[in-house]
Amino acid sequence: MENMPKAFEEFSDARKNGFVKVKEFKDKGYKVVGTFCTFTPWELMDAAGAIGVSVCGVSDETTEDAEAHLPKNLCPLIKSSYGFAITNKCPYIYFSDLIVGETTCDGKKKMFELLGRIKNTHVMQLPPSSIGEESFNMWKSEILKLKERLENDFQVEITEEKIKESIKIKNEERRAAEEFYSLGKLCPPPLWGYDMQKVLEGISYSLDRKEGIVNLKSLTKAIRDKYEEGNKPVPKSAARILITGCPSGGVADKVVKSIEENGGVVVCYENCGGVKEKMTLVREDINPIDALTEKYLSVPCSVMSPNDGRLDLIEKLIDEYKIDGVIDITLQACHTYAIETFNVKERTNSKGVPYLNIETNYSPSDMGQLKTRIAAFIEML
Ligand code: BJ8
Repeated sequence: MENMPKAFEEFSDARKNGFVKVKEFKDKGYKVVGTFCTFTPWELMDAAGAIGVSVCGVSDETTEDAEAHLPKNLCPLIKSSYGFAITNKCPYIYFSDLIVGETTCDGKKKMFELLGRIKNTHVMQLPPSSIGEESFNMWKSEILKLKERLENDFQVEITEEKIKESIKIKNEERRAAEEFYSLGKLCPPPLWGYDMQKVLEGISYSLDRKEGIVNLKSLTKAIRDKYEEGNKPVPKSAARILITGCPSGGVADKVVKSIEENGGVVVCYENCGGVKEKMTLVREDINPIDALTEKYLSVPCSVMSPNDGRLDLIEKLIDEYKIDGVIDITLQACHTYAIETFNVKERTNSKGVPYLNIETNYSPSDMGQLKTRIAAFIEML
């Protein structure tokens, strides 16, 4: 972080700074929509003139509160976000006029039933497979239902033109994000993976999307310029790691820091928050509702069956980022990602690349054990 350009702070502090900004938007009369997942079609919220925000769910601060209603043996991400909601500790949920959730995994969809008792919640029914006409039609009708809900709740009309415009801007944001995370392809990379994650996280908290795109582009340029001037913070010898699996925001301090303090560097995040969503643009040459349906149905998440897209993506990223080792993060009690570890290990090893699975939660109790396992894995690379 010491060697990062000044603009870095804007992104690394974006979540915190967003607390104030979201209130300012509320005071100006904007509607706020809280989201949980990569399947949410953000373009619709943009087209409704609302501010989309990702709700808090990356610390164990509210886990105990959540466990008053939810089972202990549940994914930490679900407990954390629910805990932040019931304690009103997440300003993004607090200021949300509507929460949008999806029936992704069992834990999340049942949690949304409870959340619906305290917040205005809209749940999109996600088909269990991304393949076939039935799945497409089902997801399209859910996208149309969300559009209707936003129009009714916020008393606005979401025209085709507005959706097309939002698609364009969101695609531009994805392109800018790709330019940024592709910096990880450089050998050695011009930044640490911990810092990269902070910026990637910060993108969804840049509440003014157009301004966020400009800032992100200039940050990428500044990092590249410094690198070309000889500023190389990461040693050439660092083992290049690809992170895959569950969202890693809540375990970055445990996992990513351990990797980078033990001779490795995270050069790519395949998971949500990283490449998974951003790599596929929304088509601009077809009906915008069809384009959104196609795009969001193609997110290669483990809740989909089958989910071969994730394996193909990992294989591609291993080549593009010259990966030395893959670390697959499974959050405790996440069955879909846990079961996929078998296929991911098999595919990774078939490329001659070592694989490590880590099962963890948000508590610091396994920190020592994780460090030892990660250090041993990196030493072997
Ligand atoms: S698109 S990865 S954000 S569902 S909550 S499935 S970790 S048990 S977060 Fe996810 Fe959307 Fe997929 Fe991405 Fe497992 Fe926990 Fe469920 Fe989770």
